[in-house]
Amino acid sequence: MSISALQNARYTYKPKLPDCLSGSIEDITVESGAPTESISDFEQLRSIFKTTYGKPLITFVKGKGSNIKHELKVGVILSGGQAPGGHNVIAGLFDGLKKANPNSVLYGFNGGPSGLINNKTVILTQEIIDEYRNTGGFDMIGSGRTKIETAEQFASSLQTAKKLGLNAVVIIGGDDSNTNAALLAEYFLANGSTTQVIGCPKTIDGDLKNDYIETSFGFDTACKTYSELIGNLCRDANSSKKYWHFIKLMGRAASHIALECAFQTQPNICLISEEVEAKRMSLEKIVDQICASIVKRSENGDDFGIVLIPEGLVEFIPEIKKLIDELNDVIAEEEKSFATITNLIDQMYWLSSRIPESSYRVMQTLPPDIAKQFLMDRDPHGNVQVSRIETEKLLVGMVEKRLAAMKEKQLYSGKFTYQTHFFGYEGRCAFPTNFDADYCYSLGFSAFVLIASGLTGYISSVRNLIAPASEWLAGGVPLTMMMNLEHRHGSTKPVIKKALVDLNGNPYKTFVKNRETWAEKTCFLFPGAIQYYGPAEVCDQPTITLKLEYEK
Ligand code: FBP
Repeated sequence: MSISALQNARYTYKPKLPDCLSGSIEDITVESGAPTESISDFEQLRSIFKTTYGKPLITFVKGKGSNIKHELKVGVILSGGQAPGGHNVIAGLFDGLKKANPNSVLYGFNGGPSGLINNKTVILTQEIIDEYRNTGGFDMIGSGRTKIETAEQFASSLQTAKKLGLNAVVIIGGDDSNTNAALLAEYFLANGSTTQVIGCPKTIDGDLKNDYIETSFGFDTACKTYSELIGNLCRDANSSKKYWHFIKLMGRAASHIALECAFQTQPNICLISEEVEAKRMSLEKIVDQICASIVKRSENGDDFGIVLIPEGLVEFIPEIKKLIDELNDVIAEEEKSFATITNLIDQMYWLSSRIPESSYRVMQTLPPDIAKQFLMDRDPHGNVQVSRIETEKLLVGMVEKRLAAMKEKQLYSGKFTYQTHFFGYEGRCAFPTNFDADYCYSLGFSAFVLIASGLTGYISSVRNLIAPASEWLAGGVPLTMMMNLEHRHGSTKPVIKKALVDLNGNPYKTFVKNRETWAEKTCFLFPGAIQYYGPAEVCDQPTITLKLEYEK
């Protein structure tokens, strides 16, 4: 197979490990803290996770005394959307296993969690691993969004673990997949199985984070990929001075990606869904905000600009959030009946007797193409697929109408010409940045140490990420510590709490300090392409979000 020069070069890149994990295997010592509690709903969660609730935090330190050299059989799953660095998590896990005991075996489950349910595996050899080191994508074993939820699926997963004689399963996924990991860990133990379950924090969305998980992997690379493209559009807009670019950015719920890209490129507008929700901003109010910038810039002679729109925005606009929640519930309750209707007129008729009138009216105000997108299939976790809702087109249409009305009243005399874009899939399989390559490899290696130490129901954790990699801290966080109960799609469930943009946090506050200037002036930054080779200040920097969150 022919490969690109960069891929060839990246094969030889040696990911950096924190000091506590490098050196001899015998030197890694495992320290446990005090018992932990969930975020809330303590009693209910304690009764759901009878055997795995409340375990201590785990930290790895350099020392002597651990015996983690036994022969192990481990299975690994890539779950959910692709995120740059997934292959390196597997490489770190593989290298840890083999370094401790060359007879250990790593199975890859093909196609995500369904590979565990249906026992579809491949034995990962040195040759396979070497072919994927430091590359993007999840194609080594593939991914999937199957949720392990029925009694049969749990039983089949246990069956597979028994058949393969697995000591552990590692689930590399986002909040939903790690919730699944917690449930599986509990199920295995409760059913007398010794197979351990360990999670790893993956998602470009950056919303799987807390005090012990500073960021999910893939966020760094995805944001830098989108920022390169946005920066290029900024420069194009500033050169031709004729287009407003409306850019939707991935991130199913949280606006972390949009916010990071705003720091990297300084656009005229960046909408933050969490703020929209907190201020209960309607669609009309959002259009007001965008038009204010367009009018002001036009008065300055600048009929061009950049608007960043987080993918999940629609779910945070109060009237639309209510509508989506109601749609999710009725579609989940009467899935089969709804699936038989395909055209919008019949779907609207079906809905008319099932959702409240106020929401039905909101649905009627949406352009037909967008209304149809609200009714598309949910993902296996019951979420509306916001990546398929063209929010950028919805907004641009409303802005155009508003500006035309303002022109009639002589409140605006500029020229509004626009382009719409959606950057999402472009960033999910990029070659991981040096940061993601190192972070992922460390997460995988740390998962190995958790397994070799006999732990279950933990997520691999690597912290202190704004410091050089050698100073990173590694260990494990009990999955139940990150959980609470939430109402999701018609029932109350234990879930890992999603980390949305914190409106009291330093990143958001820094953005607010700057945004008025950006809205009026042209302050664009052009970050350029990700650099893999060269000085550390160009190649090894973490995201601006991480620095703003952790720099003292
Ligand atoms: P994960 O939460 O599984 O990491 O996926 C994130 C994401 O990239 C979202 O940003 C996006 O909305 C969604 O996946 C798209 O999913 P799909 O790949 O199924 O179209």
